[in-house]
Amino acid sequence: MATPQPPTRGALIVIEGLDRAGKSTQCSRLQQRIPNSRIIKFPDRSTPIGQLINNYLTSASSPPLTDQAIHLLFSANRWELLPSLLAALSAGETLILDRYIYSGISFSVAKGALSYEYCRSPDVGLPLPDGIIFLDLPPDVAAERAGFGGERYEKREMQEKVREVFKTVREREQGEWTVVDASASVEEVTERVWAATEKALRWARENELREI
Ligand code: T5A
Ligand code: NA
Repeated sequence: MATPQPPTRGALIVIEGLDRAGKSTQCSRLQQRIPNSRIIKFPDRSTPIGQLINNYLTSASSPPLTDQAIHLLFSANRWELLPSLLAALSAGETLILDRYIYSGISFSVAKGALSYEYCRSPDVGLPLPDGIIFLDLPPDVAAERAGFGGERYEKREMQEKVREVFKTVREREQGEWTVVDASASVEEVTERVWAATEKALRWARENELREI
């Protein structure tokens, strides 16, 4: 009798971008197209660590957490989910991440007090995505979209800085990056996101998962 083969691993696909760039919209459209796939959103506000992050973002923590403390909590929120992410990937499930370590670095560096190296270090050892799709949107267009302005980082000046740091992140962080103009229609953005995703799915079929 032939030994059953383990399933091919799932792919790890990341959608990144500024606030209101359309990440969640595109994640759910991708999920509909990829069989056996799941969306994981960071921060995951449902855990106890995620609850602390939610309090910070909605300005409910008083006094507010320091820049270091909130930065490390965002990273801890990724590490606490890691066992379930790895289990899903090895069972053949594709994961679509709505933000990941790149938001972690960009938002914290943009605040001004923490260095790039400090900000990336707690995420070292997490899995490297098979493809990273950056939805690029000028902050003034983002500000016109529904819901903008409610949370701590949703201010024009901060978003401009985050967009600058994301440029450095794309230069410095390994992995296959695709920048998509997110000011196009939802359907057009989806087609561009899909082209990059097909590449990532192919890459994942032929390569082992690596680490950051
Ligand atoms: N953060 C996060 C850190 O500081 N460190 C970290 O490590 C991490 C992981 C979390 C905050 O925390 C920071 C970054 C953030 O400031 P969140 O929970 O991801 O924020 O924020 P959300 O409010 O869920 O999501 P965003 O604001 O980022 O929005 P999305 O998901 O980019 O946008 P989406 O899809 O919800 O769309 C927004 C609106 O635009 C419309 C949609 O219909 C919706 O109304 N829209 C479009 N309109 C026109 N054209 C298009 N192509 C459109 N696409 C969507
Ligand atoms: Na979102």
